[in-house]
Amino acid sequence: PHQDEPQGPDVEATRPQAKSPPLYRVVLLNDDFTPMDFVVEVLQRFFQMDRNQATQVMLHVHTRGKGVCGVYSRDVAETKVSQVNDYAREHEHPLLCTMEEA
Ligand code: TYC
Repeated sequence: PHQDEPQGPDVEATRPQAKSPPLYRVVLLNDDFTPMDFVVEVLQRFFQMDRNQATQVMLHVHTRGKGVCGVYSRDVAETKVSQVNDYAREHEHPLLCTMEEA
């Protein structure tokens, strides 16, 4: 295109907003057996929380039944869910992690 050619209406500015990809909440579920310390460690290890944040989230899950660990793209959320569930199984705890569209 010629350098001095006047620009028409800006397609980027006039096109309807492109749909942003969906986000997913990664959710931790309560159970009666997984030790509280293990859940805190998982939240620190896989969700970059400090010990205080992780303890708050763990206690929320413990008292309310489930809680959000973070919100991510589909790929990242799927990876987090697998990492947590694999790690819990390696340590023979029933801890469950799932994801839901945000
Ligand atoms: N309820 C568990 C206990 O009393 C602790 C726990 C918290 C387990 C959060 C899972 O996602 C969880 N030991």
